[in-house]
Amino acid sequence: MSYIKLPEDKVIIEAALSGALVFKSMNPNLPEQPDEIAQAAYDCYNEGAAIAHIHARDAEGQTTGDVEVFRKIHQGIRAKCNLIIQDSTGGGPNLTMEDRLACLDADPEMASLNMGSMMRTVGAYAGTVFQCLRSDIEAFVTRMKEKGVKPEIEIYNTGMFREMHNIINKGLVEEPYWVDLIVGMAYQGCVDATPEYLMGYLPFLPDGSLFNTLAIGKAQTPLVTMGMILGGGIRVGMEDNLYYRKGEPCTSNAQLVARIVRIAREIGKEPATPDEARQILGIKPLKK
Ligand code: KMH
Ligand code: ZN
Repeated sequence: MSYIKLPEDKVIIEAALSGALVFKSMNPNLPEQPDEIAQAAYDCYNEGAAIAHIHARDAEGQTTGDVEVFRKIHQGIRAKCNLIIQDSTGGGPNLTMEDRLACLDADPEMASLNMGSMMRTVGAYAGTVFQCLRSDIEAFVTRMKEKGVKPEIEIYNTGMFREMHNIINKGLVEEPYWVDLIVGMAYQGCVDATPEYLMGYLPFLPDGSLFNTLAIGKAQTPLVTMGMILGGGIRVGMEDNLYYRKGEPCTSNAQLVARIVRIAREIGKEPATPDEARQILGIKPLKK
């Protein structure tokens, strides 16, 4: 099996803006409310991001599946720029399966699709299950297919490629597959954030896959740099990393995007624009 490399002089950058397991109490610069998320997305766009990965929060800052909150975030981003809008169906630990699916009714261009169940190991929800049964995955991807939403396939260990083959074999997902290779997430069942684990995923990527590197915490910058050298995209942002460097909280998502763009340019790669990324990912152009 061999994956598709991004054009040598391009890299697709995704900004994961706020997540579900981090809070302003951990870093006050975390965007939580719709206007903050839209502004953070725009700031990342200005630094070179092509995709915004979105989780929604209620007025108290708790994760929500409320479609109206997702719509508000989408409208806020669209009023400012043409970023690819990707909603999370991982949602948050307080959400039901229905809550997690609800964001698809806000018509994102992409949505995350988590490829297996794991146990949470940190925070207030440690010891609870992040549920993604085969039946859930099939239900989520079927709804995405019906709505023309491109899945971002979230892989946390090589065993999850079996689930990817299942949805490919059932014709539920189309090439090119956009696969997040995740290292270091605080779930029982995810591999560690090391170069060896990242490399270890590559031989198992199904034909027709593009990949994106997602590394948690201090591994973010070195391992996404490695991923882009290997021909993959990059995910950075405060969902995965709240620090600029050891002991120094980041000031914004855009600060993390700006750093990785500097590194990309030093090795001859220009960030793909949202429209270039749509073309590479097989997402239809935005209506004018
Ligand atoms: N939290 C990340 C490791 C989702 O939102 O559905 C993966 C993620 C998945 O962002
Ligand atoms: Zn997420």
